[in-house]
Amino acid sequence: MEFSKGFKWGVSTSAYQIEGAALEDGKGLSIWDMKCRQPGLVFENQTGEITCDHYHRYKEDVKIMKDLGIQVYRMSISWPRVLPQGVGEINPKGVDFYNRLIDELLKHNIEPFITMFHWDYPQKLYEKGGWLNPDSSNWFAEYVRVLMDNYSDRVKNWITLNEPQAFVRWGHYELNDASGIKPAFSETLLAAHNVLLSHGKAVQTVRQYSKQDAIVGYAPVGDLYVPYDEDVATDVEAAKKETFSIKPLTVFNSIWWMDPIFNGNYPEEGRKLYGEDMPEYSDEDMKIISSPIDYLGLNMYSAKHVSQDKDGNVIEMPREPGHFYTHMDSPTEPKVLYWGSKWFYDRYKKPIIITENGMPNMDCVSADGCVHDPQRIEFLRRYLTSLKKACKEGVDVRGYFQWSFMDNFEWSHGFSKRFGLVYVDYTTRQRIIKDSGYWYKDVIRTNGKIL
Ligand code: GCO
Repeated sequence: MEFSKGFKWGVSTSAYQIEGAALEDGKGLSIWDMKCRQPGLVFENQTGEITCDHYHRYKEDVKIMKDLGIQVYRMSISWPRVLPQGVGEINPKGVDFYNRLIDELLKHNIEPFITMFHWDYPQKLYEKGGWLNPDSSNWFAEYVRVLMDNYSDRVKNWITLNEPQAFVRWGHYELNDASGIKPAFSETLLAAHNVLLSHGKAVQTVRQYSKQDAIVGYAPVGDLYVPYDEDVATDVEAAKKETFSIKPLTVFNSIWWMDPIFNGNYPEEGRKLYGEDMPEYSDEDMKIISSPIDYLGLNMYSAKHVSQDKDGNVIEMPREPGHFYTHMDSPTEPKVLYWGSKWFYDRYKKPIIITENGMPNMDCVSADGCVHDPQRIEFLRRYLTSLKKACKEGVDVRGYFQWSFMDNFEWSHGFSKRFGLVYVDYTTRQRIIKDSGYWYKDVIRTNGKIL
């Protein structure tokens, strides 16, 4: 069986992780530029200052995508490259870079899917309180307007935010501050609310100012659970319940970030649990947040597998010895693409796009000059087969973006983790297509028939 006609096969990246040129052509500083300057926060004090140097090598990269048959490319725009202060004055050279990149993609018949914000928050706005500032959602909307004015004539597909759970929990606060001071949980919830409001205002800005009918979505993440034994109904029930659960003192869950968007309200269970830590908000806020979007993007990598005991308690099951783990010590769990797509589709009735999925591996160049990565091929084969099962059962999955097109700066792990289908030599910046890249090319060519 093939995937549905029109299913889109893609790859993902993000600006800070691949572009480099961190201090070039008028770009403003982002919180990640600052974070990388603080000793001890990133593996071996590495930085994204040059990384893959995609800023200068984008033509070569687009050419490689073309050679691999990539149909859609999920990239992000660096907010401070376009608006160095976050708001106000526009940087024409920054705007121009994305114009050239978009044109290059279109010239090669690759459709851009643009993430508006993938963590590289403008330092100037961070100094004003960032997402805690009551104006933060208006700042974001102003930036989105600039994107619409400059790119929406050619770009149709937008993703507002990447993994708000992660940047609210780690990126924006905890890891950025060498003092190690953690914000109060009430502040985390307030930031989360402002982030959701920013998403809503972004959607409204797209609808109002896009020069063509746009397709807009969102790419959250969250803890995921799958049944230990798929044939045992109580295991399935336990995993589903946990996937839709909210735990105390953390916003790293799915539904806190999805119910408000799709149902116009925070989940009741969470409101009760968070109690006095909840921010104040209005009905008008919830209306903005729930502005209709076109699909739900899911970043899915791993999951815990759970069962249920006789009393109905959910129990996390241990992995069998020798289980297939990734280089980031997370267990591979292909079932997650099946159950995750299915459950979120059932709950929200919106088309699903897998906005991220992929594997960190220990890749190196062999004596023959090639990069052999059978583990990644096996990882992707298992995960895509599981996704295929969901599609076969009627889950409306519209596309799949592999993370990542090429090896890149993996945030606090620096360059120590390689996720790419394309290997990058960080000394020469040479690119080498890995075996998995050629394999993925065949998957795309056959629309998944070879799986
Ligand atoms: C995330 C981000 C990506 C990561 C990828 C691998 O999920 O953390 O969206 O930027 O690089 O997920 O960890």
